[in-house]
Amino acid sequence: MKRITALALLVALVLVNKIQAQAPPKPYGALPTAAQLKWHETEMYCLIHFGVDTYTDKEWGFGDEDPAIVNPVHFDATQIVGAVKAGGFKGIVVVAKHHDGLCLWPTKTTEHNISKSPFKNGKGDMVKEYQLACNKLGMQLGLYCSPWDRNNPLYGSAAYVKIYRQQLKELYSNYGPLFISWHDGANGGDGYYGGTKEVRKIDRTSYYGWDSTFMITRKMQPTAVIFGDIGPDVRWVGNEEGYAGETCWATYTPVAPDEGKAPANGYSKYWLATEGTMNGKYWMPAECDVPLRPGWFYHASQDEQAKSAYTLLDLYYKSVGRGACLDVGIAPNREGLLHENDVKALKEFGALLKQVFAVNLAKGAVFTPSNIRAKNAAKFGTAFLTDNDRYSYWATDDEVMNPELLIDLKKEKTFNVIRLRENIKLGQRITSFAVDAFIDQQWKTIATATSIGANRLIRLPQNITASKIRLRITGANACIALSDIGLFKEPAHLTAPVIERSKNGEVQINTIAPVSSIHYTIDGTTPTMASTAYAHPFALPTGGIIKARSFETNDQASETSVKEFGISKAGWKMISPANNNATAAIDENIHSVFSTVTNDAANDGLPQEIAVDMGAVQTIKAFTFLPRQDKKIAGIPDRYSYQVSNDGVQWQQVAAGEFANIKANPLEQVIALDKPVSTRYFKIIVTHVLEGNGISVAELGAQ
Ligand code: FUL
Repeated sequence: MKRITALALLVALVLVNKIQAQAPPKPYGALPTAAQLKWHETEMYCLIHFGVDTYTDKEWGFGDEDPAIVNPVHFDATQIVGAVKAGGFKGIVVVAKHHDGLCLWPTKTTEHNISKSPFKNGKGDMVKEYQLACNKLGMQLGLYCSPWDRNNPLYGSAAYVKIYRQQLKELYSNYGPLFISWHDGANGGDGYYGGTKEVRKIDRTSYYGWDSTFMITRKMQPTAVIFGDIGPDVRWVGNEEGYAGETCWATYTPVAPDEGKAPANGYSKYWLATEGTMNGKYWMPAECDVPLRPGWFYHASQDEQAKSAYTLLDLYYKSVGRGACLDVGIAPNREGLLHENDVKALKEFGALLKQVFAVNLAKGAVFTPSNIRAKNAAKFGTAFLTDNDRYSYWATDDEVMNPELLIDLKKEKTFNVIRLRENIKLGQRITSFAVDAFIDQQWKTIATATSIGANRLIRLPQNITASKIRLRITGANACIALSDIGLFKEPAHLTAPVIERSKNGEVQINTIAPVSSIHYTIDGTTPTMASTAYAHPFALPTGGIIKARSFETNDQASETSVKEFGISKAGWKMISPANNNATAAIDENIHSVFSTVTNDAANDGLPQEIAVDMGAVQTIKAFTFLPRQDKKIAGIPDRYSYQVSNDGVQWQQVAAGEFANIKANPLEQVIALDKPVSTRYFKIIVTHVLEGNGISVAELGAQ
């Protein structure tokens, strides 16, 4: 009797074991919601900035702009959304209200809206037109309504928060369904605020009552993810350069800058978001935002600076290829259209992306895994790795965390891009892996990396030709659930030249790898093989625009590199402050930093100035200011004035203002003068910096 019971127990145990093994792996850690899964699949979308700044040539409006300046006579949402679609993007996020407070839809919450502009005789609704264009073109729509409002007289009080929520409600009820609700954390403090023109400080952790605000989003737009510095659904990656960390976890535990405090939108150690947190508390993947041109808003001076297809492709590898999404900023011009250069860049990028990922060379390969969950290939086998389904997957038994997978391509194939994906419905499980290729009769490791998540792309430094590949999972927190393997061949292309100018004013044009020839122009036209061939460095004393391309043959050319230079700094001297590293500000080296920031907390040194003697009288149209490029923010000015002088004694102010968004996007600032001035000396006077007690700068310049 006893023996029979024991036997029955054993059989039952074996059965239970078997059934358990037949069951899918238990999810690991924080998991994505349905809206987050859809967002991951979206991969790429565009963020559209248009408004008063388009007409004032600024990045942040003060809030006192007259809506009458907004007059996009040829506004065509279909042209804009069509260009985005051609770029391979799946949606748009419209900035319905930026920090200046002008609402691009006819809101009932404030007079400061599009109906006060000449656009369609005050009857226009730009957000509606974008929505209709998206519907027509099969694109998704998201909205950005800036919480910081430099126009609203009530900003800073509880009454404003009600208005903000009302604005969201209007947007949510009239323009959905939305795929994302975008909430930035920027707050510069001062603004027009109904004419008071003062600094209004808010407590970022409590003022907006984000939890209650987001309940509105959840209720009215349940399919939308919520974006912010700390999510809650999608986190800001921590830079506006469009890249995530080489290791990038979809999970994240945000922390406040000050110990013991709760993090909030605009109040977090945002730089940690670039990598995220392994085993983080929340599924909160990164969005990598980056403008197509240097600025988020349209500036005619940046018409030549749209990122090229290959630059965008590089960012794609560094964002989408690291499990994040890519959000590229586009800026319609004053007419309400996307500039032809931007349209071209997007189109070329879309075509390039299609070309790179057209053929998965791993399809049809024979896969030999070291383990299949419950030996059940029908359910957890490797056939799912190339079926283009992100959620069907190869899984291993619970205790098998370091499996290997042999991939027999059957014949030699050449590739330079590897793609892996996890079935993220089961969480982010893998922590490291290696890929080997069988070359010259032995296994050679061709890539090692860490996080995978929704998507991992590895762009190899050189082509690999092999018929056998091996994947080794070298680290995992749980048995694996891999949904995709791809091998692709990015077409060969010539590297575009790098254009630089030395302190003595000579321009050099070089390529990393040798090319047959480099040709350049200085008249704004695109170089051909008939253009001047670059042979040696040349002088460019008064500056100008240089375009250069490398060539192999007439038909085989690189993309065009473009660089605009101001007046040569060959004869320049910094006259104040006198400091031994003073030349760093005028040495044409963007990596060297001049700084007066000290550790002496008592020394509150502002305002401070930097004065330059250009050695001769020059006619200046604009000054340029490049903030430090070393990721530090100490000493970066955000309030300035410029003065000029012909004797270094008598000075006259020619410009004053704010460097908007310089913290998140530390670009070269162009300070255009009302009218050109002839001067030998100039100085910048800094009245406010982002942090620290002095000023810092990478390069000062004049055009
Ligand atoms: C930031 C803003 O301050 C910038 O102006 C821009 O809108 C960018 C996308 O988000 O927080």
